[in-house]
Amino acid sequence: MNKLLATAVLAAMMTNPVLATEKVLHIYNWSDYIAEDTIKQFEAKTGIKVTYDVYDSNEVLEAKMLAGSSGYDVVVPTSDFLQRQIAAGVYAKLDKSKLPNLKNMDPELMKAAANYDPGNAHAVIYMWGTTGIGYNIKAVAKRLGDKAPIDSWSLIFDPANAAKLKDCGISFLDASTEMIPAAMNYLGLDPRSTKKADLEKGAALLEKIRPFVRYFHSSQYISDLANGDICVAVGWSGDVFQARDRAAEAKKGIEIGYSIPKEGALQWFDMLAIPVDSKHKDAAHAFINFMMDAKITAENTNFVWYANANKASMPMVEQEIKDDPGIFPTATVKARLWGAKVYTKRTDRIITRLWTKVKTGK
Ligand code: SPD
Repeated sequence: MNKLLATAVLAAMMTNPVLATEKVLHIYNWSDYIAEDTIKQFEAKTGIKVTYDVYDSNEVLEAKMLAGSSGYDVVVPTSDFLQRQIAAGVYAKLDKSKLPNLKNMDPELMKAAANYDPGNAHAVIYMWGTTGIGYNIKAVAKRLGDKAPIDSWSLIFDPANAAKLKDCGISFLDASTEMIPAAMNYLGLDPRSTKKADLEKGAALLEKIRPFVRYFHSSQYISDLANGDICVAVGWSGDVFQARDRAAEAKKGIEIGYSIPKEGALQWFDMLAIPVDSKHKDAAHAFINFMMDAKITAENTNFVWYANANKASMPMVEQEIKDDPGIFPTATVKARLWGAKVYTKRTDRIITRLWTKVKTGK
């Protein structure tokens, strides 16, 4: 710790006895999802020492949460996973008296998130986004021509197109609850359907495409798209924009685009929540409140390229980000987005089995 930071930490501890007793905080967040100095700023402001771990899959987080005693104080489940984890008693109710920055949040988006957590009792929105298609503009045009259907899931779900893109590399998210519904949507089925037959049809399409898919992974595609090691990725909006940014910085002529397919796409909310067995709940509230600070939120959105739900932050969000319909979709595009279905254990089992078959053929 440098001298300046140490002094700030000491000052914060001396002026706030509550913080002095809550000196540590264990955070578990998605990878590539926070600005470089956010944690440092929080530590300097509060005197709380943070340990920060990352994951790239809701299933991984869920396994830890359901097992209990994770040791984490703040985690970031996506809204649909949050709902069933709340039902399993995994999260503490928020003490809103410790979250004055809630006033910064957009009431409409918080209302949408309340569909998964009535009254926003257990969580607040960190960021939100869509699951769409990231692509290397030149590599795709070279193989499919200028009329490549980059605005459609047919870019990758039509086997003829996927076959032509195989050599430059297609990656799929390793996220069954997003990939199977996307395939169902492409087939004209309700992506929120839990009918076994519909889920099977979605999975069957993905199985047909699997020979053309280089890998299933939920974070590697950022650097691979940026470096030109793959040319198409089903990915999360901000991650694809991060790839675009890295590619532009590398100046190797790689240009990345992000498309929300015209057939529709998943819209999701990632939520800040406190595990019920957290040992540092005051510090956890202090962190969540800090993350809702307008300036901190704007810095995070400007760094990770994800939309936030913090109205007060918007004047500080870069114009380029605010104006990008891939990040903040237009009303017309929004009308085509669907919210994730919360699956029962039975549906979960069906999806898990189908997903194993999609990935391994068995
Ligand atoms: N790199 C950060 C990725 C965050 C993605 N959140 C997952 C949303 C799942 N629907």
